[in-house]
Amino acid sequence: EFTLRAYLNGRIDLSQAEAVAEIVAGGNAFQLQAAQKLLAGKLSQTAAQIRQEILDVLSLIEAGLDFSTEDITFVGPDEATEKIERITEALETLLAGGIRYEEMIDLPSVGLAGTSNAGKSSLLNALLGQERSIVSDQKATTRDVLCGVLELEKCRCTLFDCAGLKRAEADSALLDELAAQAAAEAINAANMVLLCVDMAKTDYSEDIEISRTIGAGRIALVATKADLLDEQDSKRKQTQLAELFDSQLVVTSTRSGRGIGSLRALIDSRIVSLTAGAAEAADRIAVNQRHRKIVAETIEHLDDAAGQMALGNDEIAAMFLRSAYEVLAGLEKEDIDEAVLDRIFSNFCIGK
Ligand SMILES: Nc1nc2c(ncn2[C@@H]2O[C@H](COP(=O)(O)OP(=O)(O)OP(=O)(O)O)[C@@H](O)[C@H]2O)c(=O)[nH]1
Ligand SMILES: [Mg+2]
Repeated sequence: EFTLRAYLNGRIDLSQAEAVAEIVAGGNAFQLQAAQKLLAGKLSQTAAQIRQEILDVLSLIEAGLDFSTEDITFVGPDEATEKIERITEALETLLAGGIRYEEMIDLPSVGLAGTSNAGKSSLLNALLGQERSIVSDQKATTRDVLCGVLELEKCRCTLFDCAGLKRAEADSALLDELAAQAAAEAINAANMVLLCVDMAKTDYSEDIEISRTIGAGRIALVATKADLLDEQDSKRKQTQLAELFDSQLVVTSTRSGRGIGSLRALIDSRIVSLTAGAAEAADRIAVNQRHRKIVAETIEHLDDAAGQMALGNDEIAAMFLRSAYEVLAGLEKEDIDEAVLDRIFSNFCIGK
Protein backbone atom coordinates (compact mmCIF):
# COMPACT_ATOMS: atom_id res chain seq x y z
CA GLU A 1 0.00 0.00 0.00
CA PHE A 2 2.68 2.51 1.04
CA THR A 3 5.06 1.53 -1.74
CA LEU A 4 2.24 1.75 -4.26
CA ARG A 5 1.29 5.17 -2.94
CA ALA A 6 4.91 6.33 -3.11
CA TYR A 7 5.06 5.14 -6.70
CA LEU A 8 1.74 6.70 -7.70
CA ASN A 9 2.82 9.99 -6.16
CA GLY A 10 6.02 9.93 -8.16
CA ARG A 11 8.31 9.60 -5.14
CA ILE A 12 9.93 6.39 -6.39
CA ASP A 13 10.09 4.78 -9.82
CA LEU A 14 9.02 1.27 -10.72
CA SER A 15 12.42 -0.36 -10.41
CA GLN A 16 12.75 1.17 -6.97
CA ALA A 17 9.35 -0.23 -5.98
CA GLU A 18 10.54 -3.63 -7.12
CA ALA A 19 13.64 -3.22 -4.98
CA VAL A 20 11.45 -2.79 -1.92
CA ALA A 21 9.82 -6.14 -2.74
CA GLU A 22 13.27 -7.65 -3.11
CA ILE A 23 14.41 -6.35 0.28
CA VAL A 24 11.35 -7.96 1.87
CA ALA A 25 12.20 -11.30 0.24
CA GLY A 26 16.01 -11.02 0.41
CA GLY A 27 17.69 -14.08 1.90
CA ASN A 28 21.14 -12.76 2.76
CA ALA A 29 23.28 -9.70 3.12
CA PHE A 30 24.48 -9.78 -0.51
CA GLN A 31 20.98 -9.94 -1.90
CA LEU A 32 20.08 -7.06 0.33
CA GLN A 33 23.02 -5.01 -0.95
CA ALA A 34 22.02 -5.60 -4.56
CA ALA A 35 18.45 -4.64 -3.78
CA GLN A 36 19.61 -1.48 -2.10
CA LYS A 37 21.55 -0.59 -5.23
CA LEU A 38 18.37 -0.98 -7.18
CA LEU A 39 16.55 1.10 -4.62
CA ALA A 40 19.16 3.79 -4.99
CA GLY A 41 17.91 4.02 -8.57
CA LYS A 42 21.09 2.78 -10.27
CA LEU A 43 19.17 0.90 -12.94
CA SER A 44 16.98 3.91 -13.64
CA GLN A 45 20.05 6.16 -13.82
CA THR A 46 21.80 3.90 -16.30
CA ALA A 47 18.66 3.59 -18.39
CA ALA A 48 18.10 7.36 -18.33
CA GLN A 49 21.63 7.92 -19.58
CA ILE A 50 21.14 5.45 -22.41
CA ARG A 51 17.83 7.05 -23.34
CA GLN A 52 19.57 10.38 -23.56
CA GLU A 53 22.06 8.88 -25.99
CA ILE A 54 19.24 7.49 -28.13
CA LEU A 55 17.68 10.94 -28.14
CA ASP A 56 20.96 12.50 -29.28
CA VAL A 57 21.25 10.26 -32.35
CA LEU A 58 17.56 10.63 -33.05
CA SER A 59 17.73 14.40 -33.03
CA LEU A 60 20.68 14.37 -35.43
CA ILE A 61 18.87 12.08 -37.84
CA GLU A 62 15.67 14.09 -37.60
CA ALA A 63 17.52 17.32 -38.15
CA GLY A 64 18.94 15.77 -41.31
CA LEU A 65 15.42 14.87 -42.42
CA ASP A 66 14.15 18.39 -41.75
CA PHE A 67 16.89 19.91 -43.87
CA SER A 68 16.98 17.16 -46.46
CA THR A 69 16.62 19.61 -49.35
CA GLU A 70 19.64 21.55 -48.26
CA ASP A 71 23.22 20.54 -48.45
CA ILE A 72 23.90 20.08 -44.73
CA THR A 73 24.82 16.73 -43.16
CA PHE A 74 24.19 16.43 -39.42
CA VAL A 75 25.24 12.86 -39.12
CA GLY A 76 26.51 10.45 -41.75
CA PRO A 77 24.96 6.98 -42.00
CA ASP A 78 28.17 5.32 -40.81
CA GLU A 79 28.49 7.57 -37.82
CA ALA A 80 24.82 7.15 -36.89
CA THR A 81 25.02 3.37 -37.22
CA GLU A 82 28.13 3.34 -35.06
CA LYS A 83 26.44 5.45 -32.40
CA ILE A 84 23.44 3.13 -32.37
CA GLU A 85 25.67 0.09 -32.09
CA ARG A 86 27.46 1.63 -29.15
CA ILE A 87 24.14 2.13 -27.39
CA THR A 88 23.20 -1.48 -28.11
CA GLU A 89 26.48 -2.59 -26.59
CA ALA A 90 25.82 -0.59 -23.45
CA LEU A 91 22.44 -2.29 -23.08
CA GLU A 92 23.95 -5.71 -23.68
CA THR A 93 26.51 -5.04 -20.97
CA LEU A 94 23.70 -4.05 -18.65
CA LEU A 95 21.96 -7.36 -19.30
CA ALA A 96 25.10 -9.47 -19.03
CA GLY A 97 26.33 -7.71 -15.91
CA GLY A 98 23.00 -7.78 -14.14
CA ILE A 99 22.32 -10.41 -11.53
CA ARG A 100 19.15 -12.30 -12.05
CA TYR A 101 16.76 -10.97 -9.49
CA GLU A 102 14.81 -14.24 -9.44
CA GLU A 103 17.98 -16.22 -8.74
CA MET A 104 18.80 -14.00 -5.83
CA ILE A 105 15.46 -14.61 -4.20
CA ASP A 106 15.81 -18.41 -4.23
CA LEU A 107 17.09 -19.51 -0.86
CA PRO A 108 19.93 -22.02 -0.80
CA SER A 109 18.84 -25.45 0.43
CA VAL A 110 20.36 -27.70 3.05
CA GLY A 111 19.26 -31.33 3.34
CA LEU A 112 19.48 -33.88 6.15
CA ALA A 113 20.65 -37.21 4.82
CA GLY A 114 21.54 -40.51 6.39
CA THR A 115 20.24 -43.96 7.06
CA SER A 116 16.87 -44.60 8.63
CA ASN A 117 16.78 -43.77 12.35
CA ALA A 118 20.00 -41.75 12.19
CA GLY A 119 18.24 -38.90 13.97
CA LYS A 120 17.58 -36.64 10.96
CA SER A 121 14.09 -35.54 11.96
CA SER A 122 15.20 -34.85 15.54
CA LEU A 123 17.97 -32.67 14.17
CA LEU A 124 15.61 -30.80 11.85
CA ASN A 125 13.38 -30.00 14.81
CA ALA A 126 16.33 -28.95 16.97
CA LEU A 127 17.76 -26.67 14.28
CA LEU A 128 14.42 -25.11 13.46
CA GLY A 129 13.44 -24.87 17.12
CA GLN A 130 10.03 -26.38 16.47
CA GLU A 131 8.49 -29.85 16.23
CA ARG A 132 8.23 -29.84 12.47
CA SER A 133 8.92 -33.50 11.73
CA ILE A 134 7.64 -36.66 13.47
CA VAL A 135 10.30 -38.50 15.47
CA SER A 136 9.99 -42.16 16.50
CA ASP A 137 12.21 -45.12 17.23
CA GLN A 138 10.67 -46.97 14.30
CA LYS A 139 12.67 -47.11 11.12
CA ALA A 140 11.35 -45.28 8.07
CA THR A 141 9.21 -42.83 10.04
CA THR A 142 9.72 -39.93 7.63
CA ARG A 143 8.33 -40.50 4.15
CA ASP A 144 7.84 -37.13 2.56
CA VAL A 145 10.35 -34.37 2.03
CA LEU A 146 9.45 -31.59 4.42
CA CYS A 147 11.20 -28.35 5.04
CA GLY A 148 11.38 -25.20 7.05
CA VAL A 149 13.25 -21.91 6.78
CA LEU A 150 16.40 -21.76 8.86
CA GLU A 151 17.22 -18.26 10.02
CA LEU A 152 20.94 -17.96 10.72
CA GLU A 153 23.08 -15.04 11.73
CA LYS A 154 24.38 -14.15 8.27
CA CYS A 155 21.98 -15.92 5.97
CA ARG A 156 18.74 -17.67 5.52
CA CYS A 157 18.24 -21.08 3.91
CA THR A 158 15.71 -23.84 3.59
CA LEU A 159 16.40 -26.94 5.65
CA PHE A 160 14.69 -30.18 4.69
CA ASP A 161 14.20 -33.60 6.17
CA CYS A 162 13.44 -36.73 4.16
CA ALA A 163 13.39 -40.51 4.33
CA GLY A 164 16.61 -42.42 4.91
CA LEU A 165 18.69 -43.01 1.82
CA LYS A 166 19.30 -46.66 1.30
CA ARG A 167 20.40 -49.20 -1.20
CA ALA A 168 17.68 -50.57 -3.40
CA GLU A 169 16.66 -54.00 -2.19
CA ALA A 170 14.79 -56.44 -4.34
CA ASP A 171 12.05 -56.99 -1.78
CA SER A 172 11.53 -53.40 -0.58
CA ALA A 173 7.96 -52.21 -0.35
CA LEU A 174 6.73 -49.74 -2.95
CA LEU A 175 6.13 -47.04 -0.35
CA ASP A 176 9.71 -47.37 0.95
CA GLU A 177 11.04 -47.17 -2.55
CA LEU A 178 9.05 -44.05 -3.39
CA ALA A 179 10.15 -42.40 -0.15
CA ALA A 180 13.82 -43.22 -0.83
CA GLN A 181 13.49 -41.94 -4.38
CA ALA A 182 11.96 -38.64 -3.25
CA ALA A 183 14.76 -38.31 -0.68
CA ALA A 184 17.46 -39.00 -3.26
CA GLU A 185 16.04 -36.40 -5.64
CA ALA A 186 15.82 -33.76 -2.92
CA ILE A 187 19.34 -34.49 -1.67
CA ASN A 188 20.71 -34.33 -5.22
CA ALA A 189 19.37 -30.83 -5.62
CA ALA A 190 20.57 -29.54 -2.24
CA ASN A 191 23.38 -26.99 -1.98
CA MET A 192 24.67 -28.55 1.22
CA VAL A 193 24.02 -31.95 2.80
CA LEU A 194 24.22 -32.74 6.51
CA LEU A 195 25.12 -36.43 6.60
CA CYS A 196 23.82 -37.74 9.92
CA VAL A 197 25.57 -40.76 11.39
CA ASP A 198 24.45 -42.40 14.61
CA MET A 199 27.36 -42.40 17.08
CA ALA A 200 25.86 -45.22 19.09
CA LYS A 201 25.99 -47.86 16.38
CA THR A 202 28.89 -49.93 15.14
CA ASP A 203 28.33 -50.80 11.48
CA TYR A 204 28.80 -47.83 9.16
CA SER A 205 28.92 -49.61 5.82
CA GLU A 206 25.54 -48.25 4.71
CA ASP A 207 26.48 -44.70 5.81
CA ILE A 208 29.69 -44.82 3.82
CA GLU A 209 27.84 -45.97 0.75
CA ILE A 210 25.44 -43.07 1.16
CA SER A 211 28.28 -40.58 1.55
CA ARG A 212 29.75 -41.83 -1.73
CA THR A 213 26.53 -41.28 -3.61
CA ILE A 214 26.34 -37.69 -2.40
CA GLY A 215 29.93 -36.73 -3.13
CA ALA A 216 32.27 -35.12 -0.63
CA GLY A 217 31.99 -31.55 -1.85
CA ARG A 218 28.57 -30.82 -0.40
CA ILE A 219 28.70 -32.96 2.74
CA ALA A 220 29.09 -31.87 6.32
CA LEU A 221 29.44 -34.88 8.61
CA VAL A 222 27.21 -34.77 11.68
CA ALA A 223 27.56 -37.35 14.43
CA THR A 224 24.23 -37.78 16.23
CA LYS A 225 23.09 -39.11 19.64
CA ALA A 226 26.34 -38.22 21.43
CA ASP A 227 24.51 -38.45 24.79
CA LEU A 228 24.35 -42.25 24.44
CA LEU A 229 28.13 -42.55 24.85
CA ASP A 230 30.32 -41.60 27.79
CA GLU A 231 33.02 -39.03 27.14
CA GLN A 232 35.77 -41.58 26.60
CA ASP A 233 33.76 -43.68 24.12
CA SER A 234 32.62 -40.53 22.41
CA LYS A 235 36.24 -39.42 21.84
CA ARG A 236 37.16 -42.81 20.47
CA LYS A 237 34.16 -42.85 18.18
CA GLN A 238 34.91 -39.36 16.89
CA THR A 239 38.40 -40.41 15.82
CA GLN A 240 37.01 -43.54 14.20
CA LEU A 241 34.32 -41.65 12.25
CA ALA A 242 36.72 -38.93 11.14
CA GLU A 243 39.01 -41.60 9.71
CA LEU A 244 36.24 -43.68 8.22
CA PHE A 245 34.64 -40.75 6.40
CA ASP A 246 37.86 -38.83 5.92
CA SER A 247 36.19 -35.70 7.18
CA GLN A 248 35.84 -33.38 10.13
CA LEU A 249 32.64 -33.84 12.08
CA VAL A 250 30.25 -31.96 14.32
CA VAL A 251 29.22 -33.94 17.38
CA THR A 252 25.59 -33.40 18.34
CA SER A 253 22.85 -34.56 20.63
CA THR A 254 19.30 -33.39 20.37
CA ARG A 255 18.72 -34.66 23.90
CA SER A 256 21.37 -32.47 25.52
CA GLY A 257 21.48 -29.78 22.85
CA ARG A 258 25.19 -30.39 22.34
CA GLY A 259 26.62 -29.17 19.05
CA ILE A 260 23.39 -27.60 17.75
CA GLY A 261 24.88 -24.09 17.96
CA SER A 262 28.11 -25.19 16.24
CA LEU A 263 26.11 -26.88 13.51
CA ARG A 264 24.11 -23.70 12.89
CA ALA A 265 27.37 -21.73 12.67
CA LEU A 266 28.84 -24.26 10.25
CA ILE A 267 25.79 -24.11 7.97
CA ASP A 268 25.90 -20.32 8.13
CA SER A 269 29.54 -20.05 7.06
CA ARG A 270 29.25 -22.74 4.34
CA ILE A 271 26.19 -21.15 2.79
CA VAL A 272 27.74 -17.70 2.94
CA SER A 273 30.88 -18.96 1.20
CA LEU A 274 28.71 -20.79 -1.34
CA THR A 275 26.98 -17.56 -2.18
CA ALA A 276 30.27 -15.63 -2.03
CA GLY A 277 29.96 -15.05 -5.76
CA ALA A 278 27.07 -12.86 -4.80
CA ALA A 279 29.47 -10.59 -2.91
CA GLU A 280 30.99 -9.30 -6.09
CA ALA A 281 27.48 -9.41 -7.54
CA ALA A 282 26.58 -6.74 -5.02
CA ASP A 283 28.34 -4.29 -7.31
CA ARG A 284 26.04 -5.26 -10.09
CA ILE A 285 22.54 -4.13 -10.69
CA ALA A 286 19.68 -6.51 -9.97
CA VAL A 287 17.71 -7.05 -13.14
CA ASN A 288 14.40 -8.85 -13.05
CA GLN A 289 12.47 -10.53 -15.84
CA ARG A 290 10.51 -7.38 -16.66
CA HIS A 291 13.70 -5.32 -16.94
CA ARG A 292 15.35 -7.94 -19.13
CA LYS A 293 12.35 -8.04 -21.46
CA ILE A 294 12.40 -4.27 -21.82
CA VAL A 295 16.13 -4.13 -22.49
CA ALA A 296 15.93 -6.98 -25.02
CA GLU A 297 13.06 -5.25 -26.83
CA THR A 298 14.99 -1.98 -26.88
CA ILE A 299 17.98 -3.77 -28.40
CA GLU A 300 15.73 -5.21 -31.12
CA HIS A 301 14.45 -1.76 -32.07
CA LEU A 302 18.00 -0.42 -32.08
CA ASP A 303 19.15 -3.25 -34.35
CA ASP A 304 16.31 -2.45 -36.72
CA ALA A 305 17.24 1.24 -36.60
CA ALA A 306 20.90 0.48 -37.39
CA GLY A 307 19.83 -1.80 -40.26
CA GLN A 308 17.59 0.84 -41.79
CA MET A 309 20.22 3.51 -41.33
CA ALA A 310 22.72 1.42 -43.25
CA LEU A 311 20.17 1.06 -46.06
CA GLY A 312 19.79 4.82 -46.18
CA ASN A 313 16.22 4.75 -44.86
CA ASP A 314 16.70 7.53 -42.34
CA GLU A 315 13.03 8.09 -41.77
CA ILE A 316 12.32 4.47 -40.82
CA ALA A 317 15.49 4.39 -38.71
CA ALA A 318 14.22 7.42 -36.80
CA MET A 319 10.93 5.62 -36.19
CA PHE A 320 12.71 2.60 -34.72
CA LEU A 321 14.89 4.83 -32.55
CA ARG A 322 11.77 6.51 -31.22
CA SER A 323 10.31 3.07 -30.38
CA ALA A 324 13.56 2.10 -28.65
CA TYR A 325 13.38 5.27 -26.58
CA GLU A 326 9.77 4.64 -25.60
CA VAL A 327 10.28 0.98 -24.71
CA LEU A 328 13.26 1.83 -22.50
CA ALA A 329 11.20 4.47 -20.74
CA GLY A 330 9.03 1.59 -19.48
CA LEU A 331 11.79 0.76 -16.97
CA GLU A 332 10.66 3.69 -14.94
CA LYS A 333 7.15 4.88 -15.08
CA GLU A 334 6.12 6.35 -18.36
CA ASP A 335 3.25 4.64 -20.18
CA ILE A 336 2.91 1.71 -17.83
CA ASP A 337 -0.40 -0.08 -18.01
CA GLU A 338 -2.48 -1.39 -15.11
CA ALA A 339 -1.62 -5.03 -15.74
CA VAL A 340 2.09 -4.44 -15.23
CA LEU A 341 1.42 -2.43 -12.09
CA ASP A 342 -0.79 -5.19 -10.69
CA ARG A 343 1.88 -7.78 -11.29
CA ILE A 344 4.59 -5.80 -9.56
CA PHE A 345 2.53 -4.87 -6.56
CA SER A 346 0.94 -8.30 -6.17
CA ASN A 347 4.37 -9.48 -4.99
CA PHE A 348 3.91 -7.47 -1.84
CA CYS A 349 2.10 -9.08 1.06
CA ILE A 350 -0.39 -7.30 3.24
CA GLY A 351 1.34 -5.97 6.31
CA LYS A 352 4.65 -5.39 4.62
N1 LIG B 1 19.50 -40.52 22.86
C1 LIG B 1 19.22 -39.87 21.75
N2 LIG B 1 18.28 -40.33 20.90
C2 LIG B 1 18.02 -39.65 19.80
C3 LIG B 1 18.70 -38.44 19.46
N3 LIG B 1 18.24 -38.00 18.28
C4 LIG B 1 17.29 -38.88 17.90
N4 LIG B 1 17.15 -39.86 18.79
C5 LIG B 1 16.24 -41.00 18.72
O1 LIG B 1 16.50 -41.76 17.56
C6 LIG B 1 15.29 -42.26 17.00
C7 LIG B 1 15.18 -41.87 15.55
O2 LIG B 1 15.10 -40.46 15.47
P1 LIG B 1 14.51 -39.72 14.20
O3 LIG B 1 14.82 -38.30 14.37
O4 LIG B 1 13.09 -40.10 14.00
O5 LIG B 1 15.40 -40.37 13.08
P2 LIG B 1 15.25 -40.23 11.49
O6 LIG B 1 16.62 -40.28 10.95
O7 LIG B 1 14.41 -39.10 11.15
O8 LIG B 1 14.53 -41.61 11.13
P3 LIG B 1 13.61 -41.94 9.84
O9 LIG B 1 12.69 -40.81 9.62
O10 LIG B 1 12.88 -43.15 10.28
O11 LIG B 1 14.53 -42.19 8.72
C8 LIG B 1 14.17 -41.72 17.88
O12 LIG B 1 13.79 -42.70 18.80
C9 LIG B 1 14.81 -40.54 18.58
O13 LIG B 1 14.24 -40.28 19.83
C10 LIG B 1 19.69 -37.98 20.39
O14 LIG B 1 20.34 -36.94 20.18
N5 LIG B 1 19.91 -38.72 21.49
MG1 LIG C 1 12.70 -38.94 10.15
